[in-house]
Amino acid sequence: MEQGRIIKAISGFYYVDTGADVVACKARGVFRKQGITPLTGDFVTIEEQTVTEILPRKNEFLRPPAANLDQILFVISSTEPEPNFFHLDQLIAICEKKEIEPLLVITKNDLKEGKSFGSVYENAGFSVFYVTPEAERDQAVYDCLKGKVTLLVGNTGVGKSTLLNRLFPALQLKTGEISDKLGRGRHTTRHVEMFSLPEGGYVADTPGFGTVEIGKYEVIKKEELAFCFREFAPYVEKCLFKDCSHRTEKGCQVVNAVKEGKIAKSRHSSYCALYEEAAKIKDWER
Ligand SMILES: Nc1nc2c(ncn2[C@@H]2O[C@H](COP(=O)(O)OP(=O)(O)O)[C@@H](O)[C@H]2O)c(=O)[nH]1
Ligand SMILES: [Mg+2]
Ligand SMILES: [Zn+2]
Repeated sequence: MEQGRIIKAISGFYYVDTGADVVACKARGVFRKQGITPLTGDFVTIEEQTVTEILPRKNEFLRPPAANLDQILFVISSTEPEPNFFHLDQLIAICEKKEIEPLLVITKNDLKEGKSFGSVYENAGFSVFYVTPEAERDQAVYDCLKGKVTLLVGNTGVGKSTLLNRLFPALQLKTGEISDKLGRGRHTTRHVEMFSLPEGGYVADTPGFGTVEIGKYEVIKKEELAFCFREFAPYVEKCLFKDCSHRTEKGCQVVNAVKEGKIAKSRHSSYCALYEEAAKIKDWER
């Protein structure tokens, strides 16, 4: 009997890093009957090349399938493709709910400066890194990955693999893959693989998992939502209205903070849109 961590799951095989070795395992038959799927990132017990036990998870994602994350590095290109702030804010909120630290890397600053929207996130209290094809700005990103388990999330073409290759040249990931529509299945393997880092920790790429798809599988209740926007916290606390939705109520402290420019309009719009979506789901369930 040994313990280890699943670093790759593909075609019914789980690759378990035991520290000494990486062992290809099957899962116990009973997991399937119980509806349990081992995930990349899981701490497991293995016996004779079989995963026999999954240790409790601190958090999990079913799409992309990954568990026990410390942080998600959102990779956003300043252009080509254009950023979508609604989807980004939705995924950041999901991270906050799961207690996973969101970090932002903005790529393609050589084509278009990403500082104007990056500063919205800096002001909200997130770490934001700005990179170009030259490696000179990469050290700060490298440092924040050390010793942590980090999942990279971002749409096809934003530069996830390019960034990982610059940081860890040994990986030699393929870049410039054809977009989903043309290439899915044939050119893109949709799986999550964790790479162990030279100074401890793991980093995982998520090829083929777009931000829209990830958002679809996670629901935040409307009552929880304001707590998933970290820069709202001081104003939510001060808001005196019971059951305030913090959207348009006159005298709401959050609404006032938006008016005074202390909370970015774009962040608040994302909040309102998510709130309305969440409210709909509840009606439908009733
Ligand atoms: N100009 C510029 N191009 C970049 C940058 N980062 C990535 N690219 C290009 O964008 C394309 C997609 O990159 P890739 O790493 O495959 O994106 P992924 O789908 O997120 O893994 C490739 O042609 C890269 O060379 C950047 O910072 N600046
Ligand atoms: Mg890639
Ligand atoms: Zn309010």
